[in-house]
Amino acid sequence: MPSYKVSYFTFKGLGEPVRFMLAYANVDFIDNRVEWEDWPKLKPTLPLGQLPLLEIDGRAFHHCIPICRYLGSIFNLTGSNAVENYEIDCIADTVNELRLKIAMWYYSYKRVKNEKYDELINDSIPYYLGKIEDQAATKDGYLALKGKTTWADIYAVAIFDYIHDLMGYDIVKDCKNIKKIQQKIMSADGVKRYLKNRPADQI
Ligand code: GSH
Repeated sequence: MPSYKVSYFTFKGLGEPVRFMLAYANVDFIDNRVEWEDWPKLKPTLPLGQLPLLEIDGRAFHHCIPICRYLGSIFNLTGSNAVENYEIDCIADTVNELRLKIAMWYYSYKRVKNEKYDELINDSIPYYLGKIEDQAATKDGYLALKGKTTWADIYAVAIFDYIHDLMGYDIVKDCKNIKKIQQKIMSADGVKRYLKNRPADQI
C-alpha cells in the first residue's frame, strides 16, 4: 500500500477535496495541517510555493484539481472515454468558478469592507448554483455521469463544505439534487470516518 501525505493549512480550503478523495477511496493518509508559523520555511520547498501538496511514496503532486483528477484515475472515479472525462472536467471547473467568486469576496471584500455581498447573493451564487443543480437533475443524482460517482462529485461536495464556512450558511440547502450527491458522498464509509475524526478548522 503506498503512503499518502496531504499537506494543507489548518482549514478546509483547497486541501479538503484532496482529503475527501483519499477518505472516499478508504486509504489511510497523513493529514499534515500546516500552521502559519511553519509556512515561511515550507513555502520555498514547494513546486509553486503553494498548498495543497499530495505526496505519494514521496512523489509530490500539486494543484488541487489535477490532484483530484489523478486520484480519480487511480481509484476508478473517471469516465470511460474522452467525452465523459470532458464532462467531469467541465463541471469541476464550474464548481471551481463559483468557489473563486466566493473566495474573492471573502478574502478581498468581506474581511476588509464587507462589500459586494448583495451581488454575490443575488447574482453569482444563484447563477452558478442554478447551472449545477440543473445538471445534477439531468444526471439523476450525480454531477457528471449518470449512475457513476466520479472525482467531480467528491471535489464538489468538499468545495461546498468549504463554501459553507466562508458564507456562514449552507448555500446548497434548497438544491435537492446537489443534496442527494452530498448525502451519498458524506455517507460513504471512508468519508464518514474522516468526518468523525476531522480536526476543527482554525482560520
Ligand atoms: N492552483 C492552485 C491549486 O488549485 O491548488 C492554487 C493553490 C493556492 O492558491 N493555494 C493557496 C496558498 O498556498 C491556499 S488556497 N496560499 C499561500 C501562498 O501562496 O503563499
